[in-house]
Amino acid sequence: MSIVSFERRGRVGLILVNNPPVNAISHAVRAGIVECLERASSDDGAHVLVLAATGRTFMAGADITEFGKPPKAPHFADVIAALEASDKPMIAAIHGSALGGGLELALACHYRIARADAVLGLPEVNLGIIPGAEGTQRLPRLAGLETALQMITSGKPIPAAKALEAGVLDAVSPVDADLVEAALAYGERLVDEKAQPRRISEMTIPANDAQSALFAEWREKVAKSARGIKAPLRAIDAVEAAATLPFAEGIKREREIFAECAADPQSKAMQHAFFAERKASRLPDVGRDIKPRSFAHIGVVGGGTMGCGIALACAAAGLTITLIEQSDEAADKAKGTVTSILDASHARGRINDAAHQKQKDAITIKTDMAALKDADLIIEAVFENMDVKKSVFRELDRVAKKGAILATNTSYLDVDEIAASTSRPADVLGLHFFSPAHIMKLLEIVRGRETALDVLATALAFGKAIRKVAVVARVCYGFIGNRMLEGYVREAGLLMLEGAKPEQIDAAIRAFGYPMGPLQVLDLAGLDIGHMLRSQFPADRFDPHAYRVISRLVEQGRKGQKTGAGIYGYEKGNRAPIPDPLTARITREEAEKAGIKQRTITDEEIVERCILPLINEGARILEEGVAVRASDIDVVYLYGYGFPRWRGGPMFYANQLGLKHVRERILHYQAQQGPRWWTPAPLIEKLAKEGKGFDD
Ligand code: 3H9
Repeated sequence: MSIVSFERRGRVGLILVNNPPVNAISHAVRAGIVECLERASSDDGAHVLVLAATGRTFMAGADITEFGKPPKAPHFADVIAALEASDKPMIAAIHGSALGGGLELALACHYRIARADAVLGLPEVNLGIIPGAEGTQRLPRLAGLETALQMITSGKPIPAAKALEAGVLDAVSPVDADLVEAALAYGERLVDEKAQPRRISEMTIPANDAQSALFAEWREKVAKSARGIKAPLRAIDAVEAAATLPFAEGIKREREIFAECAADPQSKAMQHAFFAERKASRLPDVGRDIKPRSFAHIGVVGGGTMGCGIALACAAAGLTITLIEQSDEAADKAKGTVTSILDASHARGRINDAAHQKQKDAITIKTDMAALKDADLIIEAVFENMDVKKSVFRELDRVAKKGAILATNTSYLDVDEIAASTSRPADVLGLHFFSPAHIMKLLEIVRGRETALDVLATALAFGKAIRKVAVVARVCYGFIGNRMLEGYVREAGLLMLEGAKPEQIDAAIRAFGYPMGPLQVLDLAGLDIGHMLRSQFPADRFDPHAYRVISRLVEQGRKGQKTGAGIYGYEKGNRAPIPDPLTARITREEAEKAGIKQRTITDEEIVERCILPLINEGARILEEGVAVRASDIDVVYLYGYGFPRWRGGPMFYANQLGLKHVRERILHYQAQQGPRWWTPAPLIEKLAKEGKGFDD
């Protein structure tokens, strides 16, 4: 089948795009549409035209792999002009998702019909750009400024029903009906009604005194939510052009802003993130021929915050869950946790009545491990202690059916050692969720020495089913994410001792783009967690000074937000950190004891001291094969640790800085701090010498 085809059906002409997997609008698609339009216009029997696509979705946007390459005619603007100029009414027929350039082509058509389960959106801001095929000019004309601003600045697609209500769609067809047939029938109706082309570019947005206030309000709102990403604010400029300029000038303005955004390093970083996320689920030795095992019935051992979060994530994906707690009391508590989270999300309208009930019913809580005898995949989420974990696995080995997969949610411990406590190490692996597990997107899959390939394939399929972004790591202390985190947290602790105030450290890291600074995160997670964990490892693996202040705070019962005080103080019921004189005093005392002279520290040093260790450890992780590729490390940091998406992840950021520069800065801090933590990884030495980056 050709990429774009034309045929006549009754009195309607059908232009069909067929460019799997997502009908991305490549050069061939653009050329094909223009050519088919010419054929359609000269077909006297076709009075109305339908533009539809085959496969799983309508067009999902411009072909992102063509970005940055020399543009080839016909350009997007040519296709759009040709569609809109058609003197035969054009109908776009949408199933799956009409995204970005896909929706923009649909807006160039004169009428739009969609299947009830379709979504429509302009997600360009997620790639650091704005819609560049006239979407910022047509959408507000059709749907009004508010809807357009909401869709374009958030990048979030809207469902068909909402699009119909907003006037973006003219008709919706039932989910079980054939969309193309529905669109052809709609076309026949338009022929009967002698309908004329309805061009959005000819519509006007009524002038309104409140408009400038509306844009000011959106700018203020988006400046907060965009967290350093420029595109959403630039998108407002483009929508404002739609409201204030004639169409022809508006599209010129859109094109200028699009070009500025596309040339910005932010958009390169965000496109990297898009492809990195998709690449992460591919393993060189797990091909499509390796079939995943079943994972319909999930067992979860442990009903704490983590276990309940995992159960909820599974319930949301339609799986059946048996959760095990140790006592009736603990089981009641777990039930309370699960119920209150589901009730809250129901009350907020995130799930409807049916889903609320279904998800509640999906989770059964038991106190006897024997209840896991039919489970396909069992995830242990008990206390982070090797002996405790091993005893759970010995028990699981006894009760689990043959072929069941046994997973540990450990965040640091040796998965091979845990696997060795069972008689079936090939069925064991790590599934490291991030708290709260029903919300955080990242899933680290930890591949043990003996983990079978179909067990890995199952873990990847499971990750996709529960809508996580999964990254595979090999076994080592802390895997990818937490192993790298150690240097980041260590430096934050040392910077405090050396004279940087906690609020300065956190503010510098927020200015770099993280939503929270390292010390705020420690207070949120609980200072006692790391403290307890470090006590399980030989002391000489950690810096002797970095955790002095934290240890003293923990000893005084200041464990973070949960105890009302940690590094910062907190007012009751308020999570805003307040600089605390006690922490300042303890810090001074500990600095003195450690013989560290306090000094003024710049924000630039704070950022380098915290971020360079991430890169350096990332390089070691890559070199050791703990991560398959540099972009997997970026995915871990983007989805699990709040690294700013517009910087692409630590390894992409390092490439942008240049590894030669990275090496020089590490050596600069080596001179200041000594070689223990500040020696460039051999891979950085090598690549810097060769003038290469991590992705080479
Ligand atoms: C744009 O339109 C700019 C215009 O305003 C103006 C231009 C002048 N291009 O996500 P999946 C690949 S910007 C190229 O796993 P799903 C993807 O890499 C664009 N390739 O499937 C993957 O490849 P592989 C605005 C693309 O079912 C495969 O397709 N549009 C594109 O989970 C399957 O993808 C967007 O930002 C693309 N546009 O989700 C939409 N899209 O198999 C981006 C996907 O080799 N796309 N691929 O790994 C999506 O959000 C999701 O892909 C979608 C399907 C929801 C459509």
